[in-house]
Amino acid sequence: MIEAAFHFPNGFLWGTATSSHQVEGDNRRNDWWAWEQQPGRILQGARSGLACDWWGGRWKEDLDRAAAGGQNAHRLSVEWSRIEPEPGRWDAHALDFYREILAGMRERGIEPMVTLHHFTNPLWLAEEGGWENEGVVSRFEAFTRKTVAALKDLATFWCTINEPNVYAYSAIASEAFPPGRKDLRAALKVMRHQILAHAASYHAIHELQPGARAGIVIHYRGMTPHSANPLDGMVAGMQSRIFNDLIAQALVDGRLRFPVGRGRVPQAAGTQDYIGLNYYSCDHVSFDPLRPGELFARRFYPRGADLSEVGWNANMPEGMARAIRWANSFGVPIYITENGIEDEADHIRPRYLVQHLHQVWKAANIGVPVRGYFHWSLVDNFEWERGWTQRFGLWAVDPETQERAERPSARLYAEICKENGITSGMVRRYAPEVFSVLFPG
Ligand code: IFM
Repeated sequence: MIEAAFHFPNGFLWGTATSSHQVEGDNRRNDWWAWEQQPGRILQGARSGLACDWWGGRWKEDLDRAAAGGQNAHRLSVEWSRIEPEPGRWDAHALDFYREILAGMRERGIEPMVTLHHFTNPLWLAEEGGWENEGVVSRFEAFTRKTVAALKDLATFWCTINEPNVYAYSAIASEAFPPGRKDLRAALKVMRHQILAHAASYHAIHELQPGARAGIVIHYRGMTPHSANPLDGMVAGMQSRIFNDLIAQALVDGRLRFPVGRGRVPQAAGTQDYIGLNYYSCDHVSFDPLRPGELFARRFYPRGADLSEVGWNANMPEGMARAIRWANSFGVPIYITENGIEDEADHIRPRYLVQHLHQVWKAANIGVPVRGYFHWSLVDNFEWERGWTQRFGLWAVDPETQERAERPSARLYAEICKENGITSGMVRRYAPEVFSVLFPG
């Protein structure tokens, strides 16, 4: 019988990731809360409501679960609308709340990674025009300064903006997120503002905390032309350049490479101490003349893909290797800041987890500087426009009763974190269907 193990480098960070609006509950002063009240915006008319009730204190029991499961890191976000409920008015109680959570993490041996913007905006900011108004840059810098000054003795890792590419696409180009715009030009303008806001935030963080590690978090999706038709190749390349590359490259050399037009943002050059990589799946891309608003591209999963229960995600672990190669081209350490799958029954998650981690291990094993992995997510939480229809948690949550239930993947992940690696025994017990893939004998 094969007995083998893939061990990760010493000091590897093992964690889970969450975001404020998705777990805290009762976030009444942001644009998502208002959006949820509008009919037709969220699947099944769902609302975040109490979410996972972290604001009510349940973060303690959930972080106990994380710590007991061997996790030594956690990525969370702070809620701008709580910290600055009105322009220029800072809420000391909210900052104290985050201080308490971060201190609670440290007591549990959990290294915090703090995201400053994870999709939600204070209502007042949305009313000012949100990310389409260049004023967001100085607003975000001021928010960064206040937050970092208040929390810097408790946190070293900062993510300025989570998935700016997803935000620009979903909020401004596809009507899925508030403000529900569908205007590609405006989305590109928003990307420029995100780059400027990241740069201002990055410099402010380092001014306040010279030893900080600050970066941005990009959702990377490998884009494969569906056929040898040159038009498929052209649109796949265009999608990848805008969705994957545009922001991350600007943070290296301060250059904007829009599909039409170029620009310079010199203050953004060299503003990544690390890159945060969110990887879920890859897309096939074909040319579609009926989709001018999506630059003539149709994105889909290839036939026969190993799909999640609702087909939102496909298990494509080779895409993780591709994502890491992409991230490594920026020449800075890499953290996998999100990776996971929606799977209420936990049928596919165990194999998704070990197969993706195997790819992370392969990269680390040949010296690629991958320094940590944060599974999305610790607990089921409010999944944006998909409401409660998608369950990403290692732990199931019933939002009505707030009861938690451990999924087998939580036990598997705990074994991995404690071992600092994946063993043949784990794969045999939790994901036997992929044993011969990981341990070809
Ligand atoms: O829940 C989201 C998260 O907020 C951002 N990245 C993708 C996750 C799953 O959809």
